[in-house]
Amino acid sequence: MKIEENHIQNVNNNDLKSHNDHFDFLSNSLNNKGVDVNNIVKKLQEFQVAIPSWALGAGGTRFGRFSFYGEPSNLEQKIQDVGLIHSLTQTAGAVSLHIPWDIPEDYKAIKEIASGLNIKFDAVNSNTFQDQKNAKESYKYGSLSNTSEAVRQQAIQHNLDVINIGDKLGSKSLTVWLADGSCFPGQNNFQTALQNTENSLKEIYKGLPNDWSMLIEYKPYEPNFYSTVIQDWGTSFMLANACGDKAYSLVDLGHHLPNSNIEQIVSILMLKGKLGGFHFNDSKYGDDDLTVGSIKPYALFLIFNELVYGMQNNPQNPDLAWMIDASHNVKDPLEDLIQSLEAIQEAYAKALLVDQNELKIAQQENDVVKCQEILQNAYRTDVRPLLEKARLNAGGALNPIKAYRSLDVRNELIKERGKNTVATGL
Ligand SMILES: [Mn+2]
Repeated sequence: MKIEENHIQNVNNNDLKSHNDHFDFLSNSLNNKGVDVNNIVKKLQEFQVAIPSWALGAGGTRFGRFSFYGEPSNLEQKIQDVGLIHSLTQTAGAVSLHIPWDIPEDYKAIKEIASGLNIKFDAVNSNTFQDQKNAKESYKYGSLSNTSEAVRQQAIQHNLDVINIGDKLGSKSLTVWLADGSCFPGQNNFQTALQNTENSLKEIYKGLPNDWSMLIEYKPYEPNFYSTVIQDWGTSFMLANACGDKAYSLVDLGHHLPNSNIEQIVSILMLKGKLGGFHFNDSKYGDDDLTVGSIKPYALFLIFNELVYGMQNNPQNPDLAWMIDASHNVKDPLEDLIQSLEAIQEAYAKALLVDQNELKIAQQENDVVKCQEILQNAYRTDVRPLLEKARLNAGGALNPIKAYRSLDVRNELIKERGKNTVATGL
């Protein structure tokens, strides 16, 4: 299935007048405050987030998985699904592949499908948290940190293979997330585990093409419940520094202990030029994989405020690899991703409304009340007409969820693919 632009326009027509009214009202009031509305709309149009190849089917928990009908059963269909999301939102212009779940069989064909849908290949992700069929060594007790050199070598080689696959597609970064750690005190020697990991990462780094970056993701717990080798941003930062200039930290929203100040982490990493990637999701308790912005939208806005500040003031930091990293049980995965993209754009637009100069003055004058007012005035602005305008300019849907439902996308996919297809992934 492919959504044509005139189908979207037909759905948009019903809401065009209401959109114009809302947009005119908002842009007038923002223009009066000296905000360059067109510039914000342009920035929203440019902002693209990668969709991970494993989020297009229903996610599962360790208690079970409930299928969503019409799921993509191969990589071609997954990229087509990203294309559907992109045609409606104009925000999902990239896909992030997970190897070995999504190894292309025909590179030329895959690249053609993706470019026909305006989809780029973002970071490729290695997987050493599962044993693969016919693998010689097991990752049960760790991969890059394992006490066995043979296991470490296998894990290093897998990452090099992933780089090779990504290179053929046009990817420019490798994301490494390790499940390595221990479940019980005494199981691991912390120092040996970290040293092994550093040495292994340095071996992978040696195989990185010059124009590539390596993104090192951290997580405090799960699947190991006593210790994780790369548990926090400090450890990731330390390892990235040990590897070299092309290695960066990657922040995943769900990979923090409750109440961690993620906006501060983002800010400091950008100051040091070491924030390379960002994974979006939301959570109430842990790494819950909930829809972005569904639980803590204000926290997301505060994070974006620091990201925007960093993008404007930290030329030492590279462009970030943005990706949604969430997949769960009860929503249509495509609708879930559309909602996530909307929440991301909304937080970004609100952060762009913050008057950084005014905030700086208020901070210098220690006017705490004013600082809060500046942030919250931006946060309380309903920026959705700006998002609509950005999508409209790019040929997308005014209301992507509404368009998805009016075009009956899920039923069309079921007609094409049947009810019993299962996507590879979690
Ligand atoms: Mn992640």
